[in-house]
Amino acid sequence: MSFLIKGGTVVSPTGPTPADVLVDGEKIVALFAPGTGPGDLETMDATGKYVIPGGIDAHTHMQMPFGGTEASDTFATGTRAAAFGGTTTIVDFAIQRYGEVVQDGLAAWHAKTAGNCHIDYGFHMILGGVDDESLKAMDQLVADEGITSFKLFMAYPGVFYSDDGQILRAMQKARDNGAMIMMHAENGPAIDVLVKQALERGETDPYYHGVTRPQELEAEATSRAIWLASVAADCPLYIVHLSASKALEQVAAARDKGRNVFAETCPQYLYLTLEDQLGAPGFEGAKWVCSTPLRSKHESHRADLWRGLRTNDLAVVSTDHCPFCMKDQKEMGVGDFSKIPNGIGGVEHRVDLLYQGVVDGKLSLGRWVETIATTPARMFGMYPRKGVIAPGSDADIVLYDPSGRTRIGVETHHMNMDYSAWEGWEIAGKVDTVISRGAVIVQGDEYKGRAGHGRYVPRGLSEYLV
Ligand code: DUC
Ligand code: ZN
Ligand code: ZN
Repeated sequence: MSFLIKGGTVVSPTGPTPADVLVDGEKIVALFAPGTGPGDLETMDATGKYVIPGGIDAHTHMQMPFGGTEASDTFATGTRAAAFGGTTTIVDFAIQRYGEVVQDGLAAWHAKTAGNCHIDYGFHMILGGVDDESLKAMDQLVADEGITSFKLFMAYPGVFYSDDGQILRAMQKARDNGAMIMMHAENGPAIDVLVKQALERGETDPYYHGVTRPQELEAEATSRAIWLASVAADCPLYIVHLSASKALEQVAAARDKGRNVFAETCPQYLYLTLEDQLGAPGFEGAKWVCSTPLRSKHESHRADLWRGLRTNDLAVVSTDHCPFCMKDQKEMGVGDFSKIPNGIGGVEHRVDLLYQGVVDGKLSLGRWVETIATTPARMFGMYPRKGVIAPGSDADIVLYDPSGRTRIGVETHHMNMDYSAWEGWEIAGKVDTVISRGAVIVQGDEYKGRAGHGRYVPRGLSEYLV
């Protein structure tokens, strides 16, 4: 089916331009100056709307087994919620646990997703055990499976943790095969000491989750990862969920030297704080227990992160969507914050929350689109198939209403969570229509998509490598 999206303003990283967009089947086939396209086609009226590439959330954990439970969104519920929020592609993390064959972990993630996803999806691979076998598997995943990025953890000793020697070996392998190393940069062994000491002092509330993960331990790990990547002949390195000013300083310094170092942040770090959310009365703060943690409002983290997004020291905004319900899940940590499953759900709200940054004068329209769609596509080898409105690209398109408003809350969201981390927030802008590979999947508040529409996206190498 062909149709013309007429009367809207197409937004690309270079800014807004009035244009009509012709979709044929699953692809965008042409852009026209307003009113100059073919007249005999079905049209979709985009008057007053921004026409943007579908959002790409490059960091999600659907139904991830973690912290003694499993993330509460399945691939079906989570990708449907993502669609409601204007995201048309996710890149989730398949997991190899210590002692497991990497390809078996990947097969398990293909089994979880098959027939269940409402939008397109790719995978990064978490390496829980770096050894000769898993290093060999990295080559095979890059060459044959469309998986070109591998996440390592400097945190969570005994779970996903890799020591510096393992990290260096994986980085050397990535330097050889062109893959990206994604790093959870927090000094896990040092954090474990602080956690033990806090619990011994009777500091058991969720607030202490933040206190025991100080920014210095994020900055130190970020710096160490950058130096290790340097030893590995400038292996491409992407710091995930960067939350702290001092960690950002490390990334900025490396980038100033032209290093292959990139970073993402997440909406929770741009808006929420240690005191106001994690420090909420009683056990309430458990809703915001995630790692890296929310940072203090008395320091300059949030302002620094917004600046980092403007200067490209932060290239991408992802969600680290890892939802857990309060009931039976977060509650596991009543009386001991270290037992609260780590994670916040937000896959539905990223596009809107970042648009609020445009309204607040913190980001340009072009930078909004770049950080939520175009750069994730280029960073993770999906461009120009995804992340851009251009002839030949997949027709993943969002009509965004800048005069609409979005109210966020558990009553209206579509994620499988019994609370919202953003309860009661009312923000500017609203997703109006969502198109995934030419199919309208959201129109207003109505859902028109289906499980199984989403396809696996094998990815190429990052475009940013120097
Ligand atoms: N951090 C979280 O908060 N959840 C999932 C994994 C992670 O690194
Ligand atoms: Zn992480
Ligand atoms: Zn994560």
